[in-house]
Amino acid sequence: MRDAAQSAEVEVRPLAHLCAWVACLLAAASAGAGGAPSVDYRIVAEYPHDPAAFTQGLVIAGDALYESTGLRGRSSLRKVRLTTGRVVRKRALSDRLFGEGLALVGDHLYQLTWTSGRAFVLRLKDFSLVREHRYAGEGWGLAFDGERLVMSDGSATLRFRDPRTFRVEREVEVRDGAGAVEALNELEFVDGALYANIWRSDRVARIDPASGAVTGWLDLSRIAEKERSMGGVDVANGIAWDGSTLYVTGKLWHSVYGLELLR
Ligand SMILES: [Ca+2]
Repeated sequence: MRDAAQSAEVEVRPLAHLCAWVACLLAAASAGAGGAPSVDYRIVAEYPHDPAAFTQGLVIAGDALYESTGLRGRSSLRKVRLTTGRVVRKRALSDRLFGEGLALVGDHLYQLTWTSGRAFVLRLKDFSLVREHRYAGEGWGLAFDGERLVMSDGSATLRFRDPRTFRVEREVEVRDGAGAVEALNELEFVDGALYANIWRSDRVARIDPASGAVTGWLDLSRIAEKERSMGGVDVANGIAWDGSTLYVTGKLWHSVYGLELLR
């Protein structure tokens, strides 16, 4: 018996070792480059998107998307009919400005600029200018948690600002395990979690805004590959949440995709 038990143990050990190794590989694959697990989703809708729109900020309100687009000479704020992709209102930025992140605070839209340090506050209903704020550093993504704006600048640092004064009230560094997560771009709050596009990648980080810890990764590579197969597109960028569906797109992409988050 003793011999049989010993030989069984000898046989089981390499198998257990192999299982642990495979589990480790699977965990690494699901987490991408970092340690947090993958967030599963299902594509539930696809709508047309202007392939000339270099998407830098995306918000949804009612049946319309609001989009901030970049590139000098082509930057704008748009109201876009979700289902048709038709631009129903457009405010062009000066040729010197490069449009960036966009957030909705009550009935005001906040639109950032990349390197000009200017944030425009505009009425949702007609895009008329309410006021302007100035800030130091670059402007990338922007979102609103119901109390404060949160802003990215291409680094791993998020800054929380009072929407009335634009003053920085808090900063947090985004980390996945031990590593800082750089190149945070477009932002969106989803049920208290902050989702962030990572520039030049097909991944979206799900972040605990209190600690900066990444709690999950959304892999958009399937969608991005399809867009790239059509040519002329840039990276995944643009996230909007309507309370049940997550809408994602990219710079110069042909479609906006509706995702159902599975966990
Ligand atoms: Ca957004």
